[in-house]
Amino acid sequence: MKNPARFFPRSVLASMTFFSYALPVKRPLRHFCPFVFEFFFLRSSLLAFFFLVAGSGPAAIASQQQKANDPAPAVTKVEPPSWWIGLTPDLMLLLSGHDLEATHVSCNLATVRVSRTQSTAGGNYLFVWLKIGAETQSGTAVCRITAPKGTTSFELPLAARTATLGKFQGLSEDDVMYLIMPDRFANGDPTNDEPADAPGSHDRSKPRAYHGGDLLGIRNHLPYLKDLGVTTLWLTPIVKNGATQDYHGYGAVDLYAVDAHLGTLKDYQDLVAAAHQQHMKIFFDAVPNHVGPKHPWVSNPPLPDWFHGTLRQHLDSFSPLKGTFYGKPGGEKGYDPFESLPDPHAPARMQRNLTEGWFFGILPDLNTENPTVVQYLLQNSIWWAETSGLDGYRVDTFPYVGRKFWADWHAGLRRLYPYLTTIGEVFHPDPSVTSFFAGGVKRYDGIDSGLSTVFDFPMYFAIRDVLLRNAPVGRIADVLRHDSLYLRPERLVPFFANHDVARFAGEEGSSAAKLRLAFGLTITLRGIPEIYYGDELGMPGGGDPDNRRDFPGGWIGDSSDAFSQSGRTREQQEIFSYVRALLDVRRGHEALRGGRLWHLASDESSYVYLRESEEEQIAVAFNNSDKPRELRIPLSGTPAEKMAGIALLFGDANAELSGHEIHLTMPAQSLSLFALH
Ligand SMILES: [Ca+2]
Ligand SMILES: [Ca+2]
Repeated sequence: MKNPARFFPRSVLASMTFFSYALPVKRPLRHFCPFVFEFFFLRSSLLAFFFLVAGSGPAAIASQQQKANDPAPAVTKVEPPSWWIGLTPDLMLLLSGHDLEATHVSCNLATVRVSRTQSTAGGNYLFVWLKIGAETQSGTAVCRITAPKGTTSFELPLAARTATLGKFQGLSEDDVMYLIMPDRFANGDPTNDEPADAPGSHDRSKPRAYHGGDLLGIRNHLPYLKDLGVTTLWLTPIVKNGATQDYHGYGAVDLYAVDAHLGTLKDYQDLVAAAHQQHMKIFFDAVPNHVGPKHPWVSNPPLPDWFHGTLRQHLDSFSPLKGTFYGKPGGEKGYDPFESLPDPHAPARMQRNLTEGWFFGILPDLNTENPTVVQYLLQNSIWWAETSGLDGYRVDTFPYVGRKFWADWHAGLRRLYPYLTTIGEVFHPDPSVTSFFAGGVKRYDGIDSGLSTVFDFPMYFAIRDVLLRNAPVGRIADVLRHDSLYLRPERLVPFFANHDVARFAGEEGSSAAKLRLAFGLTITLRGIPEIYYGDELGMPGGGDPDNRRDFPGGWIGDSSDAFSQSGRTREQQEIFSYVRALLDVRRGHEALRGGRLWHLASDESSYVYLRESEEEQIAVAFNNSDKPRELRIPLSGTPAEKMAGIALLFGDANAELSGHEIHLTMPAQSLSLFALH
């Protein structure tokens, strides 16, 4: 904390020292009180200004102290806390503080011009719109605020962009994603387990308390993840949360700070850099739909319509529709009812609760129709990308945000980061619903969301129903036949588990064999597979929060260390080896990554499919039955009709190819891969 280089790249610090600044004349004591000073430390970069430029000696502090009791304007927070030159010509700052009814704001750099200001909430906020000239050099702008009760100032570090090579990479079909809840993976730094401002938050014996996992813990275990064969890490939100049970990260109170339980901004930057060094990618979990109930905005919003509604009066995010509206049986759904959103005949009344209601009735819903909110959120996403080099965004609660917002947000991001991938969470079993939100095409409302792709929730439901509840295996082909609804089905993200559903191994009907099949399907179907941390060990657990147990070996003193082979039980090693081997086969075969998928056979208990690239053809034979199965599959009229031979690549099935027919013998509950030639 004492080292400014921890918060700002050395090169930027160096460049700052070449600047001379007009020092702020009147600086209220508030700027120097320990709390605010500490706050600025955390905010990353203003520290550099104080250390290198301000030179605020004892005399200056004494003069500030004389003004201690004067009511005077003060800035306690600047969002964004820093920016880059040559990134965007316009920047909107949201200043928090008090008595900020500015009559004039100007900055000491001639090339940084204040184009507009707006003071709100009785002077508790001040919006400042800046024009950053192209000729601006890196350094810290010092901006003076003149208000009826006095003057104050704030600083905005403006850095040169660092090289973009190897950053903002986005995903391809070669990638394999791995979802981590940072609090539950590995504890790299026990000193941050219970930050000073979060007393009573850490207790490993409580499933809803913080457990101590952090960003350093993830960085320390990149070799394990690389060895497993995953290429991309999706971390649940890392921004500062406000409640003692917010270990999951979805209750933001500061969209510009890393939660202190997880480490510092420098830790995040280091993690991204270390991942890139290992040719791995990092996805950031973005939540533009809402903030946490404890966010200071909730009691004191920057604008009267900053949220949809207020704490006292707001809609809840349920669908007002009964299941029977679309002719479906009633009862438990187990998923979010989004059917009315893609429905061109649905009036606003049928949709408003979903997009403007508060999630669970408690999470304050941002007014993403307000252009000021849009700019705040876009700048926030640009800031995290630029500050870290991250490779993409997993986007939470995607359907709950109005579609015009997504179009604008994506357009703003893609102007700067054309390869960045965004993956939307659309928790629904129906591909006609999930596909509606994927971008690349204008839908009935004339809007292209811009979203790169969505998680394949319909496949998740099908895989669980088939493997755990003996649904007809044909359900898988039934999901796949809807791929024509997507512009880029090969970019879908199939999965069988995430942090919001019970562990596969903990479900009734599960077994070691079924877990292998879940991996087998997810890794060999089209798309970019996602794996939930610990499933490669067959981690047990029920629903939330039991599905978020600590990774064994992530904590000093754990009774076993599943990060190393010697620390795994025989059962853990069996499934780990299986997943690792399957990912290795996928990595070695282009057809299994980007290849086209063709149905060869599908029925109650089996599905046989072909993956075809220009170079090769691979057949995947899946038998869900608890008995061996024998199948004869004619190849005429398929891309494999000219193939003359077949060889086992993976698994235990037998296959012969003669007379343009594959003769398959599949063991019970098995998945096998064959190369055709
Ligand atoms: Ca820790
Ligand atoms: Ca919303």
